Amino acid sequence: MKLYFTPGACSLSPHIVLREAGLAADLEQVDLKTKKTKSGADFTAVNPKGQVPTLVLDSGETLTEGPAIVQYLADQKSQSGLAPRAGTFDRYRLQEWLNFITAEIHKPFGALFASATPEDYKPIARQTVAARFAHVDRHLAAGGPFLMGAQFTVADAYLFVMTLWAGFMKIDLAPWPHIKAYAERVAARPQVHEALREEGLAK
Ligand SMILES: N[C@@H](CCC(=O)N[C@@H](CS)C(=O)NCC(=O)O)C(=O)O
Repeated sequence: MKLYFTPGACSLSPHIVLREAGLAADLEQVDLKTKKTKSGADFTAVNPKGQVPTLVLDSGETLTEGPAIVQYLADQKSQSGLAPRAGTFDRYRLQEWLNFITAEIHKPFGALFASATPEDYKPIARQTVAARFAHVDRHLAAGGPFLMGAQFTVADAYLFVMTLWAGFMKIDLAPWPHIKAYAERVAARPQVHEALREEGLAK
């Protein structure tokens, strides 16, 4: 398998999942501005959407969209517990979280990162992120230590990246103490730390 990634981008989520699952994969870095891979190849020939994460399987099949990729990876090592078994109610609960993170948190962050976003829209995007973090904080306060309870899942890998992005955007997590503690808890996982180190985000 090969995972196309960009350091600190949403592709960090499947990168963490690969490590947590103990799956072997090559990593190929992508420059999202030039759409070139580190080896100089045209990334749009791999994924016409020009977006990371992109996973190319040994069969030659290409899978895109982070929530689909992380579930595929988790299912390759179902004993890892990174995703509840397909067909169970908990699997739909996991998908509920993945969809919430991708549509309600990732996308408003995307607007904050994009240079083309009008300045007067940015406070609105920040307010949206804050409202979504407040929801997650209430959820973690009522349970935890992870989104699905006791078990770390692929949804945690994704949410953790959102907490990192909060730091990139100077959004202080202090108003959401349960998210703050959660981010520290996830960062302390050895495989998460390794993924961060490999992407140049930790020593
Ligand atoms: N819907 C996609 C979105 C992925 C996405 O937003 N990737 C960003 C990096 S975090 C990207 O590749 N941006 C470059 C672009 O859209 O041209 C997914 O969930 O995987």
